[in-house]
Amino acid sequence: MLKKTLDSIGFVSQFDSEVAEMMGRELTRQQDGLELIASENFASPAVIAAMGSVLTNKYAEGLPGKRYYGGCQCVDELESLCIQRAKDLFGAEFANVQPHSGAQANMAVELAFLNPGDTLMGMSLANGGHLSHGSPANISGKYYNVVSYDVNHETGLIDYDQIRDMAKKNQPKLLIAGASAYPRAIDFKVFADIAHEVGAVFMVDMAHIAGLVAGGAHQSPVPYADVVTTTTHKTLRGPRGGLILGKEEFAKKLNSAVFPGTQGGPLEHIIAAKAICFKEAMAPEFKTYAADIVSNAKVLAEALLQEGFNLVTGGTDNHLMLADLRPMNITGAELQVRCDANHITLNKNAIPGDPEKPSVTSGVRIGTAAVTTRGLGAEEMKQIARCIALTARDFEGTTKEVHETVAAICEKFPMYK
Ligand code: DSN
Repeated sequence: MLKKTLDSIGFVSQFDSEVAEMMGRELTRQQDGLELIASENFASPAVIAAMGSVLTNKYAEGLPGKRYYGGCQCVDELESLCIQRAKDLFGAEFANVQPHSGAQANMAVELAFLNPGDTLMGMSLANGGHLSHGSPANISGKYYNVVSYDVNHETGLIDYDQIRDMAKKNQPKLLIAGASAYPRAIDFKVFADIAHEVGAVFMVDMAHIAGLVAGGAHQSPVPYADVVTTTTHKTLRGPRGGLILGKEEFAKKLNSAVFPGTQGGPLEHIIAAKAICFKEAMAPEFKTYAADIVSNAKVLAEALLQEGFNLVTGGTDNHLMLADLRPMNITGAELQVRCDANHITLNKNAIPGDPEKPSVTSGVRIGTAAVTTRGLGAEEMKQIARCIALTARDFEGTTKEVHETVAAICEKFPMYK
């Protein structure tokens, strides 16, 4: 139990009972439920402790050895260590560990390589891409000329030939690969070939799969891409934050795009937590963890198919799957609400070519990173598939059964030991 490992809630309660009470309820929600949101995970107590440390007190605009403030000796060492660990973990020539989030990392890369009005190509949000890959609602879609590619609506798969044709026709300056809701392996070599055929800078946003890449369970984009962005809190299981990796030749451009281009002072408490996360991800156990995330996802996908769900692309190669709920006559929004009531957390998600609005959707996205952190295995994946199926088919009639199953799993596999 986190309370025993690191009693931050107990500490806060001495000063602010209102906030402590809300923190406590969130802890209970996480402990007593099954977390299937594909972008979430449970950071280690050491990562959480670093985030709640005195490092938050320090301003350190600039880079190690080149700051705009005095007193940066300790954070200089810390940030240098973090940079070195990021480079070692992913085999990258360059790293900037300051982006506050994945979206900020992407904004910095776009600023580094594009002028307003230049063309960028990325996967559309509706087909599994990310807001910051050129959505009209995001700064990337407002400042740049965006050409979005979709997946094939029949198969749900990336169509590399179509992307090559679009790239040849539109001559983007920046080609982005990477997705938030794509259940299959992405071939970064093919993407790199396309980018280089048209003279585009090739960026990969590996936020969702960074832990799988670190653990050797997905092809690494680092040898193929000019620049790679990621968050550090999804499958990588670190603090909420961003990271940019790349070729040394782009170091100056990318560093300036982060600070002063798009950010002010770095969050050194988060950078400390990133350093811990990178160390954890270098340990041999992390390889096992990454492999387990994928094998759990495959078992869960197979069990959902047997329960009558339709999965986009028919299954998964990574940590997530996308269920098309139309054969079950329930929307993504409705299943999300019902699952919440049954202590199963997942999110509504558009499926390729979705006829429903983004606030409703015909699908849900389901991921296995967080439940794998708790130690769940194949048997529990089958139980989870059954619980989701019962929730979709006969919510009222099966609430007791589902609650009991979820509670038994949560008790057997505590979030923190
Ligand atoms: N919002 C994240 C996700 O849920 O996939 C992506 O940044």
